Amino acid sequence: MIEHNDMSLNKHLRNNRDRFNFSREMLSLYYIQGSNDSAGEPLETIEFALKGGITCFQYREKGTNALEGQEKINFAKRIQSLCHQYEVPFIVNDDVELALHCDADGIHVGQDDTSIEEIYPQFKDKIIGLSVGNKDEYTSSKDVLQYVDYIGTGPVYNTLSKHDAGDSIGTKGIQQMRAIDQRMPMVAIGGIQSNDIQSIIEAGADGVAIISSISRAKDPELATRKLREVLNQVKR
Ligand code: TZP
Ligand code: MG
Repeated sequence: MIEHNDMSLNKHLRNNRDRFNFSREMLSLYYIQGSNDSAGEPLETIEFALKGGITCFQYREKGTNALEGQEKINFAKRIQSLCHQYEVPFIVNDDVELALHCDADGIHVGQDDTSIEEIYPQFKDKIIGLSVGNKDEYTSSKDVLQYVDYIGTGPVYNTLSKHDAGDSIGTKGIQQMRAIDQRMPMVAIGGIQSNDIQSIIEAGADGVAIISSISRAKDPELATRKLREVLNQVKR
């Protein structure tokens, strides 16, 4: 059981009281990257994305040659300081120790990672994100959703960036999730490119989370700007 005395509202309706108060708008263009996701130099790619106008950053270190130990800490800290230069929240994926060590702005976990029950007491004042891929995962996560700020839903389309991403849910899946929960801040993820944005936002997502259409773009800053332009034009 989570001990609490301030749970009169769901977490995403309260302020986080830390460096960045969570807001739905943060999810608009949510960029995710680790040391091995980019075509170009990793840190430089992140800076291009920041210059292009991402609204949130998640450090996700996975796959072959993933950094570990001190190297991972050092890299995380360099990204964090870059993010803060651009006033963009720095969120750590699936590494509680690193998130605490860096005093990250938030943590994002998947269904099989450290549980929200364990995370919440340590990240009460931070942003907490949970991957809730589809309707079934929503149902099984129901009890902990009051402790999270937002959910990440997908994969919307096929993705090459996560080998165990599961079946893609399409914009129909996003619509279904929005129908189940009208308030929960939700970012769509998986295989998203600029021409998908309109239908994803219309389906009810608050934003898009992206790896490869920025990280593998020839010009990541331009790619980010284009995504941003589309997002700015989409009617909500
Ligand atoms: N979770 C579901 S799909 C995915 C993650 C981390 C990868 C998204 O990457 P891309 O390259 O934008 O499809
Ligand atoms: Mg995970």
